[in-house]
Amino acid sequence: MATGLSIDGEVKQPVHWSQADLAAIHPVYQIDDVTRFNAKRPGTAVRLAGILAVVGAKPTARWLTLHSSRDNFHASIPLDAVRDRALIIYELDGQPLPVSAGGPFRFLIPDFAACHASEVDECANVKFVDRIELTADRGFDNRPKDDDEHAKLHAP
Ligand SMILES: Nc1nc2c(c(=O)[nH]1)N[C@H]1C(S)=C(S)[C@@H](COP(=O)(O)O)O[C@H]1N2
Ligand SMILES: [Mo]
Repeated sequence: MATGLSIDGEVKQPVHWSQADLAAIHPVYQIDDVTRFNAKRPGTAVRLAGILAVVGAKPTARWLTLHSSRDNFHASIPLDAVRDRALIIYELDGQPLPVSAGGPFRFLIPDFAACHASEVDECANVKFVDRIELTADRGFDNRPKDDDEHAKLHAP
């Protein structure tokens, strides 16, 4: 299985990054302890803005699509709604974020809406993200659309 995090699409410099590459992004974008945003999400994160500062979002980039090939889960959200607040959690206690916590890379919108209440909802907090794609138009999205689909997804 591919490891690492790819960022591609409408960016000037597509990349494929490891945990160490995220840790090397400028300290101003680093969040040492994500519990200050969400008590249930311990770990270290980097702001999406820090990633975009390196890869350079093109002006044509309007949508951000989060892909998890591990479990085929995908969410596409308007870039402007999250560019200044979303985080990518990549580390816990100095180790890669475990799969049990949605690692090695987990997207987190600190103040998300309730599931399927808006585009920027809890369901968009994609676990096991391995690709972040920027596009001009809305990308692939298979988040649950209603309570029924949601219950099926969360069924053991
Ligand atoms: N890869 C992946 N990410 C995912 C999901 C999923 O099924 N697969 N479920 C989403 C939904 S519907 C919700 S509400 C939250 C739940 O997060 P939790 O499992 O940490 O409570 O994760 C989101 N991220
Ligand atoms: Mo959800």
